[in-house]
Amino acid sequence: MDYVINTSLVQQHNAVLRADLEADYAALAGTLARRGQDIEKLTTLAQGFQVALPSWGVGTGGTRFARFPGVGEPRNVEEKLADCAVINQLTGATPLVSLHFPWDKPSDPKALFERAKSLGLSFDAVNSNTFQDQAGQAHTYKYGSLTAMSAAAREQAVQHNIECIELGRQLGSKGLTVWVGDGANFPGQSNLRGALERYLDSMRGIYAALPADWLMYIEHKLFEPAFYATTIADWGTSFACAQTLGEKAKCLVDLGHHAPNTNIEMIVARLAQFGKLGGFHFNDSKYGDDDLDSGSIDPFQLFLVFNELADAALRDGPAFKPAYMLDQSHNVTDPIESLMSSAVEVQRAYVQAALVDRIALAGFQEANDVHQAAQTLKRAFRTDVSPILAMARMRSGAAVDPVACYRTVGYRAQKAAERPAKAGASGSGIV
Ligand code: AOS
Ligand code: ZN
Ligand code: ZN
Ligand code: ZN
Repeated sequence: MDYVINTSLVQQHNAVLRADLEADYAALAGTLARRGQDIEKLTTLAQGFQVALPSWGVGTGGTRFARFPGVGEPRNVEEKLADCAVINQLTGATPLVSLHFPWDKPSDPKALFERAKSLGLSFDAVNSNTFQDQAGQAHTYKYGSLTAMSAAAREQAVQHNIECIELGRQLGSKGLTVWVGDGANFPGQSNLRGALERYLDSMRGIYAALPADWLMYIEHKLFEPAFYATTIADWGTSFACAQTLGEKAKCLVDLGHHAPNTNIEMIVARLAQFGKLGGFHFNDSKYGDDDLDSGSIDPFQLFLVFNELADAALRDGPAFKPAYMLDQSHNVTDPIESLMSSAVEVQRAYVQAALVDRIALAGFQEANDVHQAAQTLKRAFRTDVSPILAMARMRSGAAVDPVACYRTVGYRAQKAAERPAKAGASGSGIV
């Protein structure tokens, strides 16, 4: 395997922090043992955790107002993979990459597959893009893609999705994520029911092209770029479409795609109950689709989402396997640092959720002991599982402190020299 960072540098970094980590780990092991919990089981659980990286996340995303390019940004999909490999090497938690077409369209899919493999990476769901026009395309998406009034524009959007499936198949992906910005900016602009009928009709065409072992993830989003009525605005619409399309269609929950204060964990519980929870785009937000680092604004919400996932896993067993992906945009931080921190925060929520004493919780719920039920969740959430996460990383050959290690090895400075800035790098824009 090709390690992007010299492995002996990672080992040196770990050697310096090892004694302190072992002391912290032993202390936490004692605390957990008194609660009847085995730290070793939790560490193994943490080692098995995986969240996919968004290829578009390793470049500077920006907002719809401006984009401030960083130094050493990846200029093509191969360079994006190298950055993703760094994140995986240092966190041990991100061996999957989610590609976005046509931004990441490979000239030679087989070669890209091999390159990823040599870096220890494979491909998660591929994403189609019918929310912006590409140079030279025959029909504009200005007035919609899968829902457009123009049959030719709809057909072009369907064909693009089918092409994404074909590319993904060659890359070993097993899913297609469909997010469309279609909708209306003004009342009266479109017939609300008619738009969804056209959407379903287009999606049927895409669904028919899905290989047997693939899933289609329908991503809803409250608004933006359609500010009056987005066609797939909420989980209810997403759920109805997934039900209508069939078994292979599932719902994808991007945490930032809801109104502030929406109870997202309840949406997760509902979708899981009815077998339609396909996966996640993790990020955090204060107001809208802010695409901030996971756990940076509301880590308790992230924990509560994982608490529902732990409950669903217990009820449904190994069949319950939602896809975990990050979807963020970084305008003021180094994307590699943000993605590493986010992977760790999502993993933290996963381990904290495993700490919840579910038997005690069920007992408190049955007895209507509201205070103690709430405290049972809080106790798990308040537990600092950092030593478990760091130990999991050390045992997997990753870095005890990924960001510190990344800064020490000087990866970004090296890339700044190797990758001169390119104007209008792909993967920027709406996220
Ligand atoms: C858009 O808001 C969605 O989050 C999509 O997942 C989108 O395809 C992705 O963020 C890349 O722009
Ligand atoms: Zn998303
Ligand atoms: Zn987003
Ligand atoms: Zn989004």
